[in-house]
Amino acid sequence: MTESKIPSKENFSEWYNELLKAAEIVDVRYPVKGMSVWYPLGFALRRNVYNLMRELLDVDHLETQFPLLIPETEFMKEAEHIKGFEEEVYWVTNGGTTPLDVKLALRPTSETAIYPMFKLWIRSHADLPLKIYQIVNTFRYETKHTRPLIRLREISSFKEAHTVHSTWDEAAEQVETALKIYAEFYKQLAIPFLFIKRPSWDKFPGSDYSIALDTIMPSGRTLQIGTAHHLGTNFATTYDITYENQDGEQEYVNQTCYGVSERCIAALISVHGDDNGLILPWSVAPTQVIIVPILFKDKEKTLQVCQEIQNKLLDAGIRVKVDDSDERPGAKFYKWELRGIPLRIEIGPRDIQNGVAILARRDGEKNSVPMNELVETILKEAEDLYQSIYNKAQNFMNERVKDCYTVEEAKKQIEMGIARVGWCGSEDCGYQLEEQVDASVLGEPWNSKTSFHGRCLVCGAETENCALMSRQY
Ligand code: 5CA
Ligand code: ZN
Repeated sequence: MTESKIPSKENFSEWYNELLKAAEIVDVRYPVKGMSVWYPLGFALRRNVYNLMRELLDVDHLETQFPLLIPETEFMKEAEHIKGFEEEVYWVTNGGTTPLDVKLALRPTSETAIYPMFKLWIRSHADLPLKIYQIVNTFRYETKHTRPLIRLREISSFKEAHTVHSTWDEAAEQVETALKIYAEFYKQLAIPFLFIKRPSWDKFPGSDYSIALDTIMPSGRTLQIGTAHHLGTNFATTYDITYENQDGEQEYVNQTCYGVSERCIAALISVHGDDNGLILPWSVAPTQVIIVPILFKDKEKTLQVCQEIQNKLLDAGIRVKVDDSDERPGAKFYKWELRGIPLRIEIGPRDIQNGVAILARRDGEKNSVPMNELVETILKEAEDLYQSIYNKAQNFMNERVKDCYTVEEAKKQIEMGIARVGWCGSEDCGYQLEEQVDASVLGEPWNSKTSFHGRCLVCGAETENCALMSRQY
């Protein structure tokens, strides 16, 4: 075997880092901390995942692109926003050896680049709603421990959408629409998550409120894999973005923004992968089917049949490759399992004689399938595989969210996942909770049907409110 085995997933951190390298997702050896290189294979996966996102957004958003650099004069306008980001901004101070008159910020996100232009673009109610998005790199000088795809200093795949509306309620509705879009996106990736309303002290700087999507990683820590923010008129007043309403009066616009980064790929890898490597959902796998010829006699004939099968699958719109390299079949199986290819076809001279192919699913099942039923069987197995990894992920998540009635219980639970505890909702009790449990208050469940009756873990007040708590990446 040419490649050594990756560590067991039980040692999640090691498993994750080794897998990113072995499966050629990203190369972290780039000599700037928090910035890594997409291998071509990783980039192919990224492209498929982001095409899914584009498909969902393109229904009623327009894709656009704004500059990377933001003049200090614009960046410094929104007080709360600056406070949130000022320790994280990289600055361009020179053009060659000449100091710049106005320093330029590398966007940590693009409100302050986009909104001065919105002021120019928006005149009347006829221009609203306005919904745009861009997929770009952003830069944040993160001081917490950086991790590939999870906490980056160059977020290379930052999808940010920005919308403008006439009323606060309409913007609130757009937040719900954004959450629906993200729910559909993560459903297609078979990744379960919870909608959680961030507490006041952890909302997006400059927003009225923030709703996050959190998933639970194999280590029991949570990962925020997307956020939608209601910006109210906060930025509109700062950047003077107004529109003329039906009665001819000028009014401030209401805005939202929502973002997803390559954390979606970190989650995809971490939630589904196993001790043998990646397990990619059919919809985004760069190669969906790998054909491995078993070559010991009749090589020509076997390869020819593999070619014919490949063509048949290509005609059916399936992304398929034949591995006709000189490696032994066992080494090929290992290699393509590591890379998470959903289905493998094995073809040898005996199978050809019998008119069958061996179909192996990435999660273990292996069957012999008549050649003339291959395409339909593949499509059915692809669907079954998707359902099976989705169920598995959902069960994992369900098992790892628990109600806790004491600080001790909560402390124990956050080693596993999310603790749901009584919280009266006051900021003071919230801070106390974080200190006593030694974990983050992610916030209150949003759009959740499960109700809560209990007492605030800190002040003992009877309450219908609860906090979800965890250790976060
Ligand atoms: N302007 C808003 C909406 S686009 C914004 O910047 N929101 S954010 O700060 O919450 O970022 C959006 C998403 O990017 C987060 O939910 C998180 O999933 C991801 N993200 C944030 N920081 C990083 C980072 N350092 N590395 C990777 N992903 C990150
Ligand atoms: Zn309380």
